[in-house]
Amino acid sequence: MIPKIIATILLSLILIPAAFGQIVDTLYTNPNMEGGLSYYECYNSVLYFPYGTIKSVGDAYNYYETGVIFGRYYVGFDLPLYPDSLELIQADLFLYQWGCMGNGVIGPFPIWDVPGGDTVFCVADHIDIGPFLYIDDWEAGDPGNVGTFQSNFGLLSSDSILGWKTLNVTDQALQDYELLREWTQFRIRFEIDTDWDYYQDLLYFCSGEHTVNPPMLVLTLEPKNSIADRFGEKASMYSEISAYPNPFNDGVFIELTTPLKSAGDLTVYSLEGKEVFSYIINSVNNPYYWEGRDYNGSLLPSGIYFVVWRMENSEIVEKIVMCK
Ligand SMILES: [Ca+2]
Ligand SMILES: [Ca+2]
Repeated sequence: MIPKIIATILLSLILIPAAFGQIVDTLYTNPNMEGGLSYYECYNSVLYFPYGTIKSVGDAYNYYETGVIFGRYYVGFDLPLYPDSLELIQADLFLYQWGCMGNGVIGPFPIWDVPGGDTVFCVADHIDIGPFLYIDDWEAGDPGNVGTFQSNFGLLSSDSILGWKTLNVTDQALQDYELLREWTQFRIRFEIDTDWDYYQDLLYFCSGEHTVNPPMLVLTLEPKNSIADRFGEKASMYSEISAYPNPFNDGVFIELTTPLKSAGDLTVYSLEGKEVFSYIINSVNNPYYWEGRDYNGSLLPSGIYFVVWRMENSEIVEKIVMCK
């Protein structure tokens, strides 16, 4: 489990934009909903490969059975429930591509010999296969299939560079939450089944049985009704707040710009929405200086604060960060 934890921390640091007030949750693939399904030309049937650390997408030539095989990869994640105070703002699917083969040669991206060109990328479908993956889920993701929410909603991989491949799946996860589904599921495949040229064209992904780079779903959540949300939409187009330095240590200069005559008031709120300090402004007299203290002069804890400038018909918000 330790490598997964390390991978999570690294991802949070490197790939997810750091933002205060956001909660990042990393989910790992559910083994019941993960696996490879492959169609065998010689048997004219689909076989199921639930286990193993290698999951391939694309086509292969089976020397023993003499015929073309083509495979798809299915992955699913249990969706956790969150308190009403949080909302999902982003979901990203992470799959680690560790191998690549084009026309039977290790290294190049799959080379599909299709009419009009061979630019065929690896795509994702949003699907519903229930709590377990079965052979008859093969067509879930095809247009018209009962298990298809959305066919080909995005590119997962279009190059031979090994490493994490990511896809924004926010709309898909939101839809699953709206439908009260307990999981979110995807099919990974090429846009054509196979080019039937008897040369192997494959992408390899780490599966959930990999200890180091298993498939992940990274959810970014934010507290609902934050100060920024409550006031942001009513912001004036003509007035603005600038704060510097930001983040600040000793104190922050707050400068107001407005063509309006009435200047309103300037209030500082904590992340939780508690008023901690304010200035009454009869006429703008820049800059205002705030040392990170409340009305009693007590130093407040480091963290995120919002400066709200409330005027006659508008409110403007500036996020400031105190690092003591
Ligand atoms: Ca080929
Ligand atoms: Ca081929």
